[in-house]
Amino acid sequence: MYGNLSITEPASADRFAEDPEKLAEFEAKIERGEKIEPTDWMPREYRRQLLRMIEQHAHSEIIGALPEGTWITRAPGFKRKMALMAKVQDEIGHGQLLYSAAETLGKTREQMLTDLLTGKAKYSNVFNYPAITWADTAVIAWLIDAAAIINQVTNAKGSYGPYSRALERICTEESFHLKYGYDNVVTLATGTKKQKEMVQEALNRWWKPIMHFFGPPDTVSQHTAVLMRWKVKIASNDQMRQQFLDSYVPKIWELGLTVPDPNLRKNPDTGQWEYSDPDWDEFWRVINGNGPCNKERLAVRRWVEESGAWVRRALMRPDAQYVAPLC
Ligand code: FAQ
Repeated sequence: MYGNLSITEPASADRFAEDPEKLAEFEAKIERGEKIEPTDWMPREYRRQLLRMIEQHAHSEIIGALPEGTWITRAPGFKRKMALMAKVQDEIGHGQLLYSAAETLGKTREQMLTDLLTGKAKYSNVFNYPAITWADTAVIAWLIDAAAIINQVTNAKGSYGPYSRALERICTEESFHLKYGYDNVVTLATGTKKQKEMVQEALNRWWKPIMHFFGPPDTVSQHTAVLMRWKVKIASNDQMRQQFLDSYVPKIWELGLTVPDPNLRKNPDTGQWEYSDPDWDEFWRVINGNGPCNKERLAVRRWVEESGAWVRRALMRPDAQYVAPLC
């Protein structure tokens, strides 16, 4: 059992029962800890769910490069500019890895990008908020990367081979991002009074989106049960949120920073963190296209698609091998 969810609960909906024998074989394979590969038989619902999740993850990486990307030219000092540029480049690379993993499930990259640009596909809530100051980029690189690592290290143990292998590689790079972000936060938190205020204000702005990052509470989550049953998700949304609070609240306090939630405390009897309702209405608004930066983020991606179209056309020409080296 994972919280109130059981991975062994029977397939109740008809959509899972397309071929009971194959389904039983498929589930036995997952139970034995073997990976499912693209050419293996899989239930339609497994394919649909994986594609939805990996595609959203890929979109999150390329949109996720934007809030920090706007700071490359303004990063304080050459070393920080170089480090930020490398991080942003890594995030785009993660998008590439994830689009490739998603393509193994039968959807083309072009179709995925079209769905992103038309607003049909979702991406992580957190990237619809602005990075107002340099301290915002520090908080993103430390705590959003930390949250992403908690999610991805867990899901790297998942059942779908291409996704779990992509996640392993992504996590290695993300752990460098986290160290880079932590270094920036420590510099600000131990700097001048003004710098400390700046990082505290950034943390105050990002706390709610970070709480939302792991998804809605388990009692509301629509997909967790089936995803855990097939070991695509290895932990539930609330379990990952608790793991994040366990690991990072003490580190935040250690730096002399505060968490903007007067009700945050670890209950000594249950061992669980208790916190205020992080305004789930805001979460639903943001993921459905009405956050502070949704329109701006998609406008940038549209511009990227349009202004890069000639490069893709040139590469697709039959004589592209002669054209590409000259570009
Ligand atoms: N944002 O039933 P559940 C990164 C949607 S990578 C937006 O609980 P599920 C790297 C969900 O899609 C960040 N939408 O869903 C980086 C569903 O809507 P749908 C991305 C969300 O799938 C760092 C509905 O709510 N990571 O940060 C969110 O079981 C720094 C119901 O929710 C991944 O994508 C959300 N936060 O659990 C880059 C990891 N949460 O599709 C640059 C893979 C939920 O029915 C800088 N994904 N929704 O219309 C997952 O682990 C899962 O999909 C969850 C959500 C845990 C995100």
